[in-house]
Amino acid sequence: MPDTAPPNASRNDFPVLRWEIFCAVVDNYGDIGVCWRLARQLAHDYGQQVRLWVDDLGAFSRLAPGLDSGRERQSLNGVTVHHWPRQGGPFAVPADLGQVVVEAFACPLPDEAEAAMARQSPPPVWLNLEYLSAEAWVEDCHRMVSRHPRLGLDKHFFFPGFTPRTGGLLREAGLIEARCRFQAPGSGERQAFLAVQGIDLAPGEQLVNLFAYASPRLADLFQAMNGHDAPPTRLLLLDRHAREAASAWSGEALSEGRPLRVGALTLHPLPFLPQEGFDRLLWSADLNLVRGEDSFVRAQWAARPFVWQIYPQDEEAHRIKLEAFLERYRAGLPTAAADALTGFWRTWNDAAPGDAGLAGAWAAFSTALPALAAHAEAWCDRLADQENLAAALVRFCANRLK
Ligand code: TRH
Repeated sequence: MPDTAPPNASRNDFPVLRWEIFCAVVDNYGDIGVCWRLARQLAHDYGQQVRLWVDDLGAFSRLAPGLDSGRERQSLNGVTVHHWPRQGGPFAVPADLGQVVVEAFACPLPDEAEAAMARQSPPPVWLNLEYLSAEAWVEDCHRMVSRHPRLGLDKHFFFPGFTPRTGGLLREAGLIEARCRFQAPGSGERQAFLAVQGIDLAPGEQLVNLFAYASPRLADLFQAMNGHDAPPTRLLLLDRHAREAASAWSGEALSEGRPLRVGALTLHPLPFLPQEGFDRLLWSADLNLVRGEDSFVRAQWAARPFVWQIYPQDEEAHRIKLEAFLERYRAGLPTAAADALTGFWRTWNDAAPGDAGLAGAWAAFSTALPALAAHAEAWCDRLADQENLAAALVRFCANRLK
């Protein structure tokens, strides 16, 4: 089996392997959001046997309401989910430890699991699934090996990414087709979905999702969206930071399902949806403001204009990541739209309060939206030509275990 492959390999192309995926929820939802999508896709699309070990079932159950956060072990969507109490004494290694062990985002594995891996013959394929970055060095580090100094086990670094020389992005089978059907004018799917969420748009009202970290820029955005000549806009407030900022800005205590109209802007707080519903929200909108890693990827599969609020890192490392993505993403855009995109994304990620820059950047960005909409579709189509991350992982592991 070659190590690279056509984009749409199916489950029959791969052997069935047993997987252990370890996920530590650092903060927020991105770590478990990515791991849960990966685990489900491995099981569903490629028939893999997957055990997912998660330290915080509470965070997990928000994205997957079928999960019972009080149970130590359960089966959900073809995946066996285990609670992993990281501080709870020695880790009980299963006798049938998998052929593949994934540490998601470099979460340290239990010592007992590492020792069991060293005893197993042949040893499992050990992978560190890394965070997503558009930086050029990712291509060089993808699939690099590091040998454990004491146990002699090899650990492989697997990098998601935007080019064929990386591991690609998670994209489950049928995603693009389902999204196209949903967005097709006249399909009625979008309208029906929005009705179930209690979102009744007025004719001509544009729909915008806001999923963000706390930032003074949120208030600046509400102000800009409510400015002179602003088009009618329904702003869906997802999760607590957007809602809290909108409450502070409007002076009203906003609550879920109770929209508040302020001039041209309707502030509409929504409850946390399961991941499938979250995806449909992104598909429904004219513009998505997203954050972190998983919603950033899903906004790209939504093929609509989007704005990325990057997860802030020490020593401003996130700024390099932001610029690396912008450089790739803006290629092919007309100059004015590229500048408007860059200007707004930078301003959105710059938490300098009191700076009047956002209103101007927003105005230019709004003007560029038609060009950005066409670009978002072309970008999505190009990305969908690449092999997806789950397929790339199965192929890599199957080849190592031959
Ligand atoms: O929650 P995040 O900020 O996660 C971040 C990033 O992943 C970051 O890189 C990481 O270091 C940090 O966590 C620890 O944003 P992200 O990545 O978009 O994850 C949000 C998840 O929540 C995603 O899977 C979508 C999901 N979600 C829902 O399922 N329903 C909802 O209603 C909302 C708002 C989100």
